[in-house]
Amino acid sequence: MKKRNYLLLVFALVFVACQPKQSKKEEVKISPLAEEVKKEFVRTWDAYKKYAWGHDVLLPLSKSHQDWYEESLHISPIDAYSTMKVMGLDEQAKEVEDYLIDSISWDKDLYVKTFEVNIRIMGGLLAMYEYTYDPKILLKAEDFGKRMLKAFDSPTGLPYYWVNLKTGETKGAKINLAEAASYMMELGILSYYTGNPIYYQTAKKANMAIWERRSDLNLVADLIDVETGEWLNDHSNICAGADSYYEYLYKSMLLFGDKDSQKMWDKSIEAINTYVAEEDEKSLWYGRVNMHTAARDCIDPHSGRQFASVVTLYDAFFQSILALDGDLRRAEKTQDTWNNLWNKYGLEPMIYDYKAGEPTYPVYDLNPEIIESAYYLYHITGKPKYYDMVEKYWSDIKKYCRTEVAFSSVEDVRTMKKKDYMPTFFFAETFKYLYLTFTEETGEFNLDDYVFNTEAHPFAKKSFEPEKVKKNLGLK
Ligand code: DMJ
Repeated sequence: MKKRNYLLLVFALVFVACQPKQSKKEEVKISPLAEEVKKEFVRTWDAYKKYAWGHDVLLPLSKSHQDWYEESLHISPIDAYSTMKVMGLDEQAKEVEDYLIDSISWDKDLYVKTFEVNIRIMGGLLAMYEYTYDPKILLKAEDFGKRMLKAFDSPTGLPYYWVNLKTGETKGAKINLAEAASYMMELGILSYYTGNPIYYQTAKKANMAIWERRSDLNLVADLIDVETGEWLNDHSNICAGADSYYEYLYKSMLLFGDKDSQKMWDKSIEAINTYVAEEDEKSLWYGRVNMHTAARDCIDPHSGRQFASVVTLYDAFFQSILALDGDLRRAEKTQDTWNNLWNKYGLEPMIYDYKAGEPTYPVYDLNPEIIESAYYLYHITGKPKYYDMVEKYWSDIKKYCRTEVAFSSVEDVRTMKKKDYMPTFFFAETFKYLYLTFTEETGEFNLDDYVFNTEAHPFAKKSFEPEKVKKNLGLK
């Protein structure tokens, strides 16, 4: 080698060796679509900070804010936190942690919705604890959990619809199935981290109270009185108002290995696929049937009309669970069915009658479910069609819901008229599932390693040691 070439080589080696080492996160290239979703998340978060800081919800058209109750519970930041962590937005996440620790107290004389605060606040706080292991955050979660437990003080063990965070008083004895029994995941995780089985046992008691009231077909209805334990209708379905009951049977079995959950799930899914599913060559819908006879004769109490073929866009979560459970045939067909509905309008209507082929309630609230299921199917099957679906959903959301400062719901998917509201789950769920689909190839986040609560707060399976689960949750 000539002397000049040799010197050049030495110089190049020294130059390379002197470059600062990139962190692992920086080495992973994320796709332009993922970059765009992240940028839009930051833009929306900045709008929340500018126009709604300290409040539950950003109103994206009037650029103002709204609280769910007389006082704020800070639901948007708590819901947004785990998406920030997934996106690597550590600075924003730290700001939420500090705000929670320094400025949020649960000692409020407010009646709150037991179900909604469980999935958003309890789920959000527990995810924050798993990311930080900061004992101050666990104390906040435990304090919230103690206040929530008062809701379950009913003759059946099923929770009241409302609980007062300060006084523990309750009201609202008529609740739907999801509100009755979607607590095993969050309260199980709280038991695990506090070492106190009371939380999980209370949640499980509510589930058992539902299961004891199943019909001979192993179906349950979707409305119950928590004081008498009587069903208030006999409609069996997996739609809004029932959805997360089924989701949590499956996911608490996955996370905690509870054999009772497994039994309830196995029998329920068999009954649902036998009686509730309505399939033809092209589509697979999960409609509504009578829990005792399986007849498709469900009368809407408000209109007095048949609504056995009325579904809600929330139902599109179901194929994610079918896919996790290994039933890819049904999962893929159901996703195709919902995808056709999305493409019929460009967004989905909240409520839709698949026999009439018409929306019953045409609002789209920036909901995540169809995106969530496409993400699961992309991860599990690797088929590019699911990535393409999510790309289309994102493109339509940008087209119809993007506003000057953030994103908004749509009043009617037929006219695309915007509505001055941005639900907190847009931060928690919709943004997260979009981002995870577009970063799937990087391998940074592996769905196999996590279980999401119904509000998309992720929990790492490896955090839950089986022996400690048994002991802390009081499992036999
Ligand atoms: C979320 O708040 C939760 O996923 C809930 O279980 C039902 N769906 C909404 C968002 O659509």
